[in-house]
Amino acid sequence: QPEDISSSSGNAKEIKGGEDIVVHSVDGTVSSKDIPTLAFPSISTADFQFNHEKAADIILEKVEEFVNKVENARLVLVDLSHGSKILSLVRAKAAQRNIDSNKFFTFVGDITRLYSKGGLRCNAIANAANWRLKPGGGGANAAIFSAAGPELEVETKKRAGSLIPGKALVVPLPSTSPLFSREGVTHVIHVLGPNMNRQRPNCLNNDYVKGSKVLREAYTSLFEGFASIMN
Ligand code: AR6
Repeated sequence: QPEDISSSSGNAKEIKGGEDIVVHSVDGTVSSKDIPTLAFPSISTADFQFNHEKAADIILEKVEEFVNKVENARLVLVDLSHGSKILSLVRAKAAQRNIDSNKFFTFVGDITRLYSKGGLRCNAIANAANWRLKPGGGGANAAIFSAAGPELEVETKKRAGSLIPGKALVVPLPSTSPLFSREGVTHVIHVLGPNMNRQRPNCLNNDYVKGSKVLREAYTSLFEGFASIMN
């Protein structure tokens, strides 16, 4: 079994999944396993072809807003590889802002294997969904539906048949789902971001005024959804 990220002495620094995580301890033991944690992929920046620079700015703006408001929670931006451009951009921009690195950090790993492969406990994971809330396609959506088992599709369908761009949908996972039993993930939050890919539905044709507005709404809706299940 992987160890959870924990520390019994002050200001330990651990490397997990290839990223630096500062485990902060105030006089004694602090275990991160009790802190509500949301892991999320960068919405719209792969299949939906949203500009990475603009997306990174929006991620940081929305993350900062959330962490300044909420005391006891962590947000983790995840991507598959160390070469991830969006992770590098976000890390560089985060360093220039005043964001608590205990409350927000980046992590390299498969979002469906964060605990079993990376030792990172997350209660909730976000999915970069499609408007029909269907399994398959590619990217995070295909990986999450496949790892969660048929339970995710069933629970999703009970709640909604489709999603509008900029909106999120919180779906509780039954304990029989492997994502729950193996990874400790109790909720998947589907998010539909703006699409700039002409091969996909609702393409915004490079309208970044509209696109940026919709991406901001998507992160607001995602983080509100996470806040609603934190306790
Ligand atoms: N673990 C962590 N990050 C991942 C994983 C994974 N298993 N897979 C992809 N990423 P994308 P979008 C990262 O394409 O741009 C689907 O087909 C990826 O590197 O998943 O919002 C849906 O059905 C990138 O940084 O989402 C939609 O039609 C981020 O996740 C469409 O793609 C988002 O990439 C949504 O496109």
